[in-house]
Amino acid sequence: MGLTYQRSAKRVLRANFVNSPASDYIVALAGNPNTGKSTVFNALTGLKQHTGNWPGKTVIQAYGNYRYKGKMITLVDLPGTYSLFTNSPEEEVARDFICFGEPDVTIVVVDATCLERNLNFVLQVMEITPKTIMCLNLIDEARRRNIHIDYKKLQDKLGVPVIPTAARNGEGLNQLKDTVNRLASGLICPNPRQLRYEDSIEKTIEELAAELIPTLQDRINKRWIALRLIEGDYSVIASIKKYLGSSTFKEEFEYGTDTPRMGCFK
Ligand SMILES: Nc1nc2c(ncn2[C@@H]2O[C@H](COP(=O)(O)OP(=O)(O)OP(=O)(O)O)[C@@H](O)[C@H]2O)c(=O)[nH]1
Ligand SMILES: [Mg+2]
Repeated sequence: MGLTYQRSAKRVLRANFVNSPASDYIVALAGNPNTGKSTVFNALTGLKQHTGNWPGKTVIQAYGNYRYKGKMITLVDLPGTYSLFTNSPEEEVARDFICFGEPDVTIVVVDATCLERNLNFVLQVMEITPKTIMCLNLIDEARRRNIHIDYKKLQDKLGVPVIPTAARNGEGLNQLKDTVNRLASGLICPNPRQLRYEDSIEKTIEELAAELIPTLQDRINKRWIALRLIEGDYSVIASIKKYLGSSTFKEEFEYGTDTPRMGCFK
């Protein structure tokens, strides 16, 4: 990952999402509703917060800063969503921030008492970015209900760090901050488990992703964009134009077909 790439990613992020020029790292907090994202956010940032609306949306935006080992970290509290498939303005904000904002780290806050439902969202984030940490929150509540989670095994299976926390009483938050710092600074490099689709889909993903290289270069996860196009989620094209420039796609792109026509990318 070259310097130019990093600079352009930060420029897009700051121009469109958060105005925090002094920060060394930008970290997203994502997850299903009611998993404790805002509790983690408040515990880490204290009173140093900014709130308002996301540009062009009536969805609340909140970001704040904290310092760790000499670094200024900007934490962005994303709206709670069950998926990243843009069925609502909240999902679009969360998806666009994680994908096009390219934060240095994305923390997915998960409710340890209903892990199965939450894991679906974790896998979706891991498909977009390897720089993912799973914050296994409400671990106190899980303990109370006699739910035991082998988080080390979970970490091995997922290929991303899993940090157990009880954000309401501060448990695990130092380890979370330390893991954020090590991931953002490149000391740890997660290797998320990739979902494999059936052969015909994998072949189409490969072909589309190859066509996306001239457009997206070393930016943005091309496999993930290809998957969205195969699903017919053409809102990603609007987002690519919005965040990466309006000339990115040729005008004759055929909206509404089952599979995007080859040759539609510059
Ligand atoms: N027992 C326990 N309760 C927690 C913990 N973290 C958060 N909560 C509680 O869970 C509820 C939801 O917390 P929030 O921080 O508002 O959750 P959120 O993910 O920001 O919710 P949305 O923004 O609506 O998606 C609140 O009542 C918190 O006090 C925790 O670690 N343990
Ligand atoms: Mg919240």
